[in-house]
Amino acid sequence: MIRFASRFAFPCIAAFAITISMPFSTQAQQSPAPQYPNYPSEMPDHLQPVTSSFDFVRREAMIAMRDGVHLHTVILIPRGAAHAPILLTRTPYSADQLTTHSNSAHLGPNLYGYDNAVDVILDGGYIRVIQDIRGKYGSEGDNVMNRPNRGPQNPTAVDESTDTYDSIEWLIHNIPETNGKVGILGISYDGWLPLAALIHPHPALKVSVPMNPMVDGWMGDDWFHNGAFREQNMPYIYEQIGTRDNTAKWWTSHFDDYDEYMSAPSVGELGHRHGLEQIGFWKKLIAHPAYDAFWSDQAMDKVLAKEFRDHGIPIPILLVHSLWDQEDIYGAPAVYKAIKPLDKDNDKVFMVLGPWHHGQEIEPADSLGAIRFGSDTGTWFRKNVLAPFLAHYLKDNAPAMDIAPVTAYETGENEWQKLPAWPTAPATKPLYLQAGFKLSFSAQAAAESSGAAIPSPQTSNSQPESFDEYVSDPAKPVPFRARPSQPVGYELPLTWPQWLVDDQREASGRPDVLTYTSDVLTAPLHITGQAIANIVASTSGTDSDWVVKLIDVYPDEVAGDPSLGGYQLAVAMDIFRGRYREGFAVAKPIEAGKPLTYRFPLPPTNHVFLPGHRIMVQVQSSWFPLYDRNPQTFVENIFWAKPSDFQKATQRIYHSPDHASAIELPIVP
Ligand code: PG9
Repeated sequence: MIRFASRFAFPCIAAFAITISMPFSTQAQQSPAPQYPNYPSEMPDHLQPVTSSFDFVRREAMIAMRDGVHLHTVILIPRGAAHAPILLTRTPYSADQLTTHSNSAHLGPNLYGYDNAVDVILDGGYIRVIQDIRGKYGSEGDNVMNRPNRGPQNPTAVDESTDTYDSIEWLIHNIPETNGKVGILGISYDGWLPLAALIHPHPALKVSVPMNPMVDGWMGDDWFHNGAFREQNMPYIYEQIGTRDNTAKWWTSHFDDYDEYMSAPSVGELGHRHGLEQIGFWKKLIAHPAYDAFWSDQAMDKVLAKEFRDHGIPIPILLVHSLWDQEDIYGAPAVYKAIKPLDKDNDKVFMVLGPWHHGQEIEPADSLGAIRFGSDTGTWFRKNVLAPFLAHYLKDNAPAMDIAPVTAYETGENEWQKLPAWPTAPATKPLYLQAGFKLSFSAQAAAESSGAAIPSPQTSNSQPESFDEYVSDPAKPVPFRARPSQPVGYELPLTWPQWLVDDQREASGRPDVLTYTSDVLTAPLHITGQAIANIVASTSGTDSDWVVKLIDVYPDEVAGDPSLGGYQLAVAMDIFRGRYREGFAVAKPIEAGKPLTYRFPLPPTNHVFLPGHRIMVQVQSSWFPLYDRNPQTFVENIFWAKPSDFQKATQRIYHSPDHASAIELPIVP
């Protein structure tokens, strides 16, 4: 007989034994099967949690929207609250998960985690409401990624604006403890929703705080940057839209994400291998590789600018931006730039720019990767900006607030600044790339270094060409981080949130990365706003990507922190897909071998290059696997490029007087 070790095997053994003995005793009487008494269950039919000792009350509601769909809403009320304002977050990331970060009897530990500025919520005595958006987790209805507002991209009668309106209407009439005032806030996708709420807002909505919002997925947020596709977000699409509760998980077959994304000949093929074509948003994304109406109609900076031109800015808005936002570095400043001109009394549109990664403003934030700020910038922001801002507009008797239109952290000097405005079109000064891999503010120096005379009106244009070149090989794309490339992830040992502050020495030592460096600075150099890459380049191919990085090079030795000796800290980096040189809506082949200008803004900075530091500019033609590889031969849709399309290309970066490459820096005089 087989003896089972486990106590669960007993019935199996009994059954097995009865089976074994039957064939050998044909004459044996069939004895009645032994009867075991029912052992009374120890489990109640419905366990009722007892929470009377908790310092908060949790309620849940399925709130009916105007089309009959019900949205699951979690309501957390500090015990004893009265006339309390509501802080609302709407999310695709599970209201239950965002309100049960622990199983504590205290509200704080339940909220400590993603999307909750816990100290502000608790100290403010707010009623905390978090709601699953349509089609996700506990809510009914269909799910649409960043559901477009009603209009050309959404012919239905509902969108996130109407769902927010209907939800607020229910909340203020069904939570007796409220004072009838609602603020909406959130990070990332949950930061995009407070922007959507601004279209025909409910009158009880008094303030909106979009933090690190997704604003334009094609131009510079989560899906593309200037047309280059962020392919490491494919797993997000699969898991976020594949099922209502994110139970389907993206599989991988390589520890190193670099190998994983090299394992398929194209992004489209990789998606096919994972079954992504089952997902509507994926089909739309790969069908719209260019910046057509599908994307531009949804660009929330453009949508709100039109909305506010027609209807005015309805309520105060506090845009929160992270200067090293690894995911949505475009959004908040883009919205500020689009709507601030409509803020006639300078009392509706506020912005904060902190030295943070995506969402770090709700955490202790005294450092980011190897970079230390000397103080907890996250707590400073919540205490000195977020808390008084919310209280002023949501609390009865409106406590005073003293918040500047723009509160910006000056990295390098590591100080907060209160500014009257943010430079959306700053005056810039060109820093020229020049021969010898140098940088100079002097066109003269740049020309002399290229061995060419400064062109004067009568000089012919036949200047000797001065350029540097490298071979860009799509079979060996430049890693965007030191390998093994980690996947996108937020729990250690994954360090995805830090990648924008990785030491760029990994790249500067590569033959397929051009690196230009200034002399050692003898005085501080302060830049505020967006630097503009103005690169004159040619390629032997017919398509190409250009990655430009503006870097602060630390002194060779840093006494106070030796590990920072020679550190190459990027203060602004971005990629530009060359096929869109003449316009984002239509991809065009690049004329091989012809020096052409590629001009595009880098993400916002507010940085001081300190004396003893140097300025560095790096140029390369791939940034993998965060961005998909450019085949470097023109094809209609890169998502379906064939293996034979991927060709090496010789890239030239020019620095002669009539082909002067430069980074235009927004220098504070
Ligand atoms: N910005 C985050 C994200 C969106 C889409 C893809 C990947 C990341 C976020 O909403 O959390």
